[in-house]
Amino acid sequence: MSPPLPVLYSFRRCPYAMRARLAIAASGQPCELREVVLRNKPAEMLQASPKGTVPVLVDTYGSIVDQSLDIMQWALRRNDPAQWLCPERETADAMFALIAENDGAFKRHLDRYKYPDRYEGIDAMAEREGGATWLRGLDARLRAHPWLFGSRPCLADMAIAPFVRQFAHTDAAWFAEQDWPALQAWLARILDSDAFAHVMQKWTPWASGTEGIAFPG
Ligand SMILES: N[C@@H](CCC(=O)N[C@@H](CS)C(=O)NCC(=O)O)C(=O)O
Repeated sequence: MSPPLPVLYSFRRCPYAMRARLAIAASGQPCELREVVLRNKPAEMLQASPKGTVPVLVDTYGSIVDQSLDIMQWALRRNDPAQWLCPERETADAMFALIAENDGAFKRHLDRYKYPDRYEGIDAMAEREGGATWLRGLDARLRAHPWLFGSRPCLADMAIAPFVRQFAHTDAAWFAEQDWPALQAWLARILDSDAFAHVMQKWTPWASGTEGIAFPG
């Protein structure tokens, strides 16, 4: 019998789960991926992490990592061949600060722009503009160098791109019209990559008592 692997509870379309899978794939750390249906979360996942969000990583020693950014670091601290944790320019602190802006104010605008019906008294266009202001800043960064922190990708690129993707897909025609050539090229480079295609395969939802999928495979 093969030794147990860390288990990743994941949902294909969740941007937080996407970034966790991107980092796990980059690290090459073998895991058992269990695709979750959000309206019917497995009891095993809720037992490990009662807050009920994906992704959740259950390490072979039973320790639980249930924040996507922590899962990225968990994987990359084991193996980081592309040096995502060491940005070429600026500092790791600057990288985490940019990710915090993404996860905070930008994500807030994104949710309200994408799902205005879920919030009371929301002006979706004002929310789009709020997000656009932040994206203009990313475009300015990317006009200076092809990745957010230099000439090669790092953690920030992969932690942020799944959210920019959601924003872009909310109204793809509008996004394409914006004068953000560097940001649009950056996003296309990531979304068109083999690595992204690999983490976006369609998986059958996991059923209790069965084996999940070998990931990254
Ligand atoms: N801070 C968490 C957020 C994760 C999160 O909110 N995931 C969403 C899916 S994109 C979720 O699981 N929501 C629970 C639900 O929809 O029931 C992380 O970084 O992992």
